[in-house]
Amino acid sequence: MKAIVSIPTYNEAKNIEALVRQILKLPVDIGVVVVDDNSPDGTGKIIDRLHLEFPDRVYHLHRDNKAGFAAAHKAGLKYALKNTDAKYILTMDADFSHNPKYIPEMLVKMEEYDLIIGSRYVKGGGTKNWGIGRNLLSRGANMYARVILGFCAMDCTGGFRCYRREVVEYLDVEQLYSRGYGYGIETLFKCQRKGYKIGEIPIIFVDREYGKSKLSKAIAVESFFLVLKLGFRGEK
Ligand SMILES: Nc1nc2c(ncn2[C@@H]2O[C@H](COP(=O)(O)OP(=O)(O)OP(=O)(O)O)[C@@H](O)[C@H]2O)c(=O)[nH]1
Ligand SMILES: [Mg+2]
Repeated sequence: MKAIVSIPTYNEAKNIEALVRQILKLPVDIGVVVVDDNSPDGTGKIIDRLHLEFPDRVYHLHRDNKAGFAAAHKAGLKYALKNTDAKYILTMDADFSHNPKYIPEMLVKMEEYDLIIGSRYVKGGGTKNWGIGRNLLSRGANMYARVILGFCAMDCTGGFRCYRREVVEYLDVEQLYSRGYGYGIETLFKCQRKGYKIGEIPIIFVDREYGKSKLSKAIAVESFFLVLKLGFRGEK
């Protein structure tokens, strides 16, 4: 398998099947690992059914309790390393904010880069259906992280990414501090420090249509302090 996508889900029954089918239809050798935290809406059952239909391309990593977005991604990345030989490992959300149509372009770019970010903040990228508050929060968080940590990438919080396998091995996800959305910042920080080649392609990020957002104030606050911690401590 050339590429595998790690997708965390919590109550994504209305999105996950259509998303997985769209990914599998792409003209690339690609599979998915869906990390579900025992969603009460039955998302896990849908993934089980998809696994039966595509046993070599859809994996279900079932976890008993809701443990957060970052923990789910960490588990998905570890699973991808252990159980597949994929050269490229992607991460994306289940709610169609990240459109799978961008994946082939990301994979082409991977011939030149170690990490490609689907970016809202490069020319041609953007957000759709976001209110002013959400836009300001995201742009502010990005600017803040870029100034304090010296990121070159324009979208350092975005979770639509494609990593070269070796980069995920290097990240050693068990060793990361963050549990919430700071996870995207922390992984990028580690990659930039190591000197990995990081590129961006423009994406239009579309706000979710179905299901509920899990972004909370606690997560925003955690990310704020994480940036300071990374900035002051430097490398672990
Ligand atoms: N396994 C697992 N997945 C989660 C958890 N929390 C969120 N997710 C998934 O992580 C992805 C991102 O979460 P969202 O709720 O979309 O967060 P967001 O994109 O910041 O918020 P919106 O823009 O409002 O959608 C989605 O695919 C969620 O289903 C969790 O605790 N466990
Ligand atoms: Mg979302």
